[in-house]
Amino acid sequence: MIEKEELLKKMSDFTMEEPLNYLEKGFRIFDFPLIGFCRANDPIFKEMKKEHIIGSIFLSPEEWFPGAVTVISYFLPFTAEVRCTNRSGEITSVEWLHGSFKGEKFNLKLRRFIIQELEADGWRALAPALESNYLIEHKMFRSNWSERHVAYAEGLGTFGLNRGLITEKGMSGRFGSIITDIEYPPTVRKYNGPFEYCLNNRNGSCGACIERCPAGAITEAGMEKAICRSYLHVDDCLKEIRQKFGYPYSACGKCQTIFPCEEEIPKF
Ligand code: B12
Ligand code: SF4
Ligand code: SF4
Repeated sequence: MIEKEELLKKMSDFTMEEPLNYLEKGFRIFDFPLIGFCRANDPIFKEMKKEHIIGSIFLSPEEWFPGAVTVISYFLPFTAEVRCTNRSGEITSVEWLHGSFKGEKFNLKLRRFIIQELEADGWRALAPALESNYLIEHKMFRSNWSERHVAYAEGLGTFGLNRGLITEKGMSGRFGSIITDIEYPPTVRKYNGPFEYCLNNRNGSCGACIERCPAGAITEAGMEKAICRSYLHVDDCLKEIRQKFGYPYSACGKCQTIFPCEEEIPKF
């Protein structure tokens, strides 16, 4: 059986070696991943079906994969090069744009790599994001498999005012996950609620992401998804360059490249 330390080592080596994780300038998109585990039958996955959390569109691990035992979730933190280039100014950096689209290509390949490794060891595994019934309901801004909510269940982090998930390596990066029949002990959730790490939720002392959003999508009440989406798809500030690379719309991430939650859990 592949021990969890060995699995993390394989994922880390893949992250260092895979060419898709490199940009033309020679630097990497992602740093080493963080990993979390959760039992597939954890009651939290039924909670996700509640309308105020995700809704009935969400499929539980067992609905994706009858016989599922464990869900593995990971966070791929962006390297300093991707993060720092997006810190200043209003317009998204080209590095962040590549990190979003080329980065997700790498992320899909990492999911396939983990499945192959588990299958080679005699286990079954599946990534919802690679399945034909994986769905993003664009009008409702939700998916039948929300990577952030799954990562929350796996002890990887809690949500911010801007709705990004804050991990031990901050918010700036991307998530992925695998469902498998191998048994791993679950990661302890070190928090008591879905917004615990966000300073604004703690004592109203932050709100830095409100000021930072070029679209005005974030307020004390949270993030307005339609405004954010319109900024990415209609304002489409990087249209010329993103078309050159065949990317479908612009990226932004200004609310995720900001002190205090960009690269760590905010200190209280
Ligand atoms: C649809 C979508 C969007 C939509 C809507 C975003 C949203 N918040 O839902 C739009 C187009 C606006 C969008 C924008 C962006 N996205 Co997007 N998007 C997705 C997608 C495909 C699905 C998200 C989804 O299902 N949402 C479901 C709804 C229900 O989520 P929600 O409303 O935020 O959930 C709230 C409630 O559940 C509430 N809540 C109330 N009570 C309770 C109780 C409990 C117990 C819990 C857990 C929660 C809870 O808290 C949550 C947070 O507010 C995911 C990929 C995936 N399949 O997961 C990527 C994803 C969320 N996007 C991502 C990114 C990076 C971006 C952008 C930065 C774009 C870019 N690349 O530059 C922006 C960031 C916007 C922002 N500030 O969050 C990352 C998130 C990284 C992170 N650190 O969090 C994801 C996970 C992709 C990935 N594979 O990593 N995105
Ligand atoms: S910038 Fe501040 S208010 Fe916004 S998510 Fe991060 S900690 Fe929360
Ligand atoms: S991704 Fe950009 S437009 Fe969307 S909420 Fe964050 S800062 Fe605002």
